[in-house]
Amino acid sequence: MDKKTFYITTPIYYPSGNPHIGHCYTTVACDSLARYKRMQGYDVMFLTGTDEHGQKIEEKAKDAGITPKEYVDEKVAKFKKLWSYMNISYDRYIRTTDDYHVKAVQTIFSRLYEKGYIYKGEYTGKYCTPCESFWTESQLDENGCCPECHREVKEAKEEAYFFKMSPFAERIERLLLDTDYLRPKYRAQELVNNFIKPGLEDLCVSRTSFKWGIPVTFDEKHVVYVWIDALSNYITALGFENDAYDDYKKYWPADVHMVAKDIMRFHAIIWPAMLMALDEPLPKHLAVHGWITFNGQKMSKSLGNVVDPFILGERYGADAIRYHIMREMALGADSSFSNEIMINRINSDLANGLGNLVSRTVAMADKYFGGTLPAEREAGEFDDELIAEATALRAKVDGFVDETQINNALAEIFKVVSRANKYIDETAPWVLGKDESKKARLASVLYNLLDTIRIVSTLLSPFMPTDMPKVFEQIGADEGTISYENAGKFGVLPANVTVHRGEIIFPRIDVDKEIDELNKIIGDNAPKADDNDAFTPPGLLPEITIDDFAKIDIRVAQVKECEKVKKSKKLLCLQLDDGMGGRQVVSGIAEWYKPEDLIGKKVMIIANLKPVKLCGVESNGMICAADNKDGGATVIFPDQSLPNGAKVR
Ligand code: ME8
Repeated sequence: MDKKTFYITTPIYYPSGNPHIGHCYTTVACDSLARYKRMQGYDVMFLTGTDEHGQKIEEKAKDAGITPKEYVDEKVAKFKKLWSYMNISYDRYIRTTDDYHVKAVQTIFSRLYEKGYIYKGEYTGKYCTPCESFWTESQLDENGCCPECHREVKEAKEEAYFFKMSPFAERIERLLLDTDYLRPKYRAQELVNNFIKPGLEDLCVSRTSFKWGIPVTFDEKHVVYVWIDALSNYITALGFENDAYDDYKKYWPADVHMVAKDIMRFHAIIWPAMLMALDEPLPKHLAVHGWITFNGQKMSKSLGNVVDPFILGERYGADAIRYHIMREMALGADSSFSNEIMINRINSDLANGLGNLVSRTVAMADKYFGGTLPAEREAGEFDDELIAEATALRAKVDGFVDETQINNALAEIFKVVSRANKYIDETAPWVLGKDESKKARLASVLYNLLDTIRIVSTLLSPFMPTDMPKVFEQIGADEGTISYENAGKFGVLPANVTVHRGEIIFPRIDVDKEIDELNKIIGDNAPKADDNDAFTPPGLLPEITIDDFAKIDIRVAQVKECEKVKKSKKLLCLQLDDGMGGRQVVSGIAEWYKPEDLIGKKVMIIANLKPVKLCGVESNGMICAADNKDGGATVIFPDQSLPNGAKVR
């Protein structure tokens, strides 16, 4: 009988800068799921790759004085190096500059045109260059900026092809609301409200203002919109509309597309619409995770050096990094990265938890039995509970893996690690070891521990593929005992198992010393100008006189209270002490600041702005913030000793 298949994909990354720890999360998470499914006996296809076209790449290559292809070749090598370092077991790597993909996208575009879903029109609208996205007026944020990155958008007008989305609106709404396509499901309503209810607008799918893209075969001055090109990768990589591969029938529809929230809309709406228009089956699940943030901002290329995965990996091992980022990230929510949290997590879970369990157990088997357990046994108190928990673990992990809840799968595994450590304390083998008549009981205790470690490390091996073989070796688990099937059973190690003491697999880290060291490294590796995402300052507004400026009253004020505005993702409502009796201001910064980040801080406000109501809440002024490189806004905090009400001039 043919094996069941499992097809999982990461997004294809933009090689417009170097890969960073944010990219690592999705790739490591998909790798772990792919490995888990392989262990379960599935025929797995794990796809990753790079999304190499678009204006941003064209511009970066031009700045670097090389061709776009030379530019992406160099960056792709860096992505591949990182994936090899992180022990990523992808089955296929797609580059959108690969010939077969280019031709297949051209065919897909032509097919949609012939079917009448793509038509020629004229585009007048708003274009966000950093996001390479077109937006309609109604989609812009409250400041008239890009709803994704909140940077300024440009008026654009040109002949263009459009993809008719409206015929699929009803089906997409049902897909989002009535099926378990989207994970977590609570995001579905927000998508429906923001994009489908206002009327699903036709999507502009070609560009004429730059060349670095896939030409439309029947109208060569147009290149295919980068998202149509990119999304198609999930099927072209299997051989859809090309002869390079012949796996489409076998693996499509995908079991899981995993992406971060910034590109949820493309995968939840545009991608299903494309597949519906092509009359192809829809993927089964879209798992959307949050961002790894650093100091409250999305981790991005410009912050990459601060937490360079190579530097961290060299210090603590690739598996410790894999473990930490997967353990921290809950499906759907952001996870804030800090070296301190990471080191504490490595110490508590890996060094004190698993590492200690393995080294104590192996050391005792060595000490009391010369490394080989005798066959005599004596059951005792606490055994049943440990054995029951260890035996039940596989089913629990399976459940979380199937729901793409990796952090919860890991949490279950580490509950059993803690249970086993507690079992050592309960059974006190060092006391048993002193009494010749308790040898059979001691052998049972150590056997139960070794077999629990076998189950734990087998289930952990897809997540930590480099270090678990070291555990197998130390506990004397040979290949025959290490399998998914055996991970569901207790008593698999031979009765007279022989352990092998070895290196400490997870050494304890001295937190203070390590943080100092890392700070030194960060100092040397402070983001360099050429590593940064190019930040294009928006064009200057028309000149004003000093008298015009004098009309704007900017004041220092202190945040006394702050809360999210109900029914709005973006707005915070702040109560300010402005030195003049206080006021309420509503600000569109909820995506980047939590209320507690702001309470007590002094900020700058435009104090004489005409009051408005935002989402029904009155706002008397505006908080000053500046666009940051990551597409968000950073509040401008003045010198905190300035008095409330001080005038800025
Ligand atoms: O969007 N935290 O590519 P991209 C967590 N080419 N994940 C992060 C992250 C962070 N701070 N930063 C990036 C694109 N990611 C398109 C995709 S797919 C058809 C085309 C991860 O290089 C996350 O998976 O900007 C996110 O979805 C992806 O990188 C975006 O990578």
